[in-house]
Amino acid sequence: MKHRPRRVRGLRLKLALAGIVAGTVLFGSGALPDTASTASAAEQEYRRGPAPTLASLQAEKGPFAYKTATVPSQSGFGGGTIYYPTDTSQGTFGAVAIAPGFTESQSAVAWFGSKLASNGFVVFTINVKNTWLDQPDYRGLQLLSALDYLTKNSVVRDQIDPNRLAVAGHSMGGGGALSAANARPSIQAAVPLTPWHTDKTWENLRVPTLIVGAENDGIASVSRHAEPLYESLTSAPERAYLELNDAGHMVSNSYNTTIGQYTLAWLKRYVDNDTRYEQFLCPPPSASTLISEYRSSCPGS
Ligand code: 9J6
Ligand code: ZN
Repeated sequence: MKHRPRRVRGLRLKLALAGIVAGTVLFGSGALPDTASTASAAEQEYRRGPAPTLASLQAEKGPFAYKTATVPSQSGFGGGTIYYPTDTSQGTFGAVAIAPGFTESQSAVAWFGSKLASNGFVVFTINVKNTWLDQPDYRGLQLLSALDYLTKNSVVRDQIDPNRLAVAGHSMGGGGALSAANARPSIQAAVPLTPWHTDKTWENLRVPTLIVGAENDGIASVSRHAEPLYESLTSAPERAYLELNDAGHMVSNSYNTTIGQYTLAWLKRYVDNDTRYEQFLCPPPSASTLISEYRSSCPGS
């Protein structure tokens, strides 16, 4: 696919700066409404839930009660399941759409629904239109369509902050998450899980991205997929590569403590801007019996 050329981003930046200057002239520097400044919006924290501990990050479920809603197949994606916190007392939640891989249904990513919704995110695990035929870029388009459905049409649309959205996916769905984040830079975080994509040129992707690789992946080998995909993310404001020791391609298809821990920390840190989670990402972990390799944009890395 064609990736966004760098000069378009330059123009966007210039327009954004012009907007901030115009806002300052119109409202005065002390009286900017917070919607007028993307800079201040980016720094606002949306803390949902108690202060995290390593144990809370690794627990299968968090403190929020949640419900599910079934969505039938739509024109833009194959339907899915929304997992949403029932607490309406804390304002809106961030949301994440998650796509499965080749031949898979949403069941391949179902555990993220309970893990993340119980920690204060609206989660949409989706089916794709055709589990066999849909290539990664089309899975990415379907993730974007699912996010639009969530914020505009879903039963929980009023409980979601449309400015705090994320994408994830397994394998070809992980390639789709890269494609979606590349096409829509307003997305706040991406988490491709043992991603598979033929395109290894994501130099213009501007979304904080955590790539999960599996050391012994025989379907999307880390040397041909996860690692070059990670290395191409040279414009991502933050990035990390978590490689699971001795793991295979399907490692993310059922509950995995390490994947759950880092995915939750990444979404909390970049979708909610919740700096309480920074300590679980930086400094980066050392190699261990669980983690064969970790690369990141952490300071000093
Ligand atoms: O190597 C291929 O052409 C198929 C790669 C499939 C990657 C994927 O999505 O696997 C999910 C089980
Ligand atoms: Zn490696």
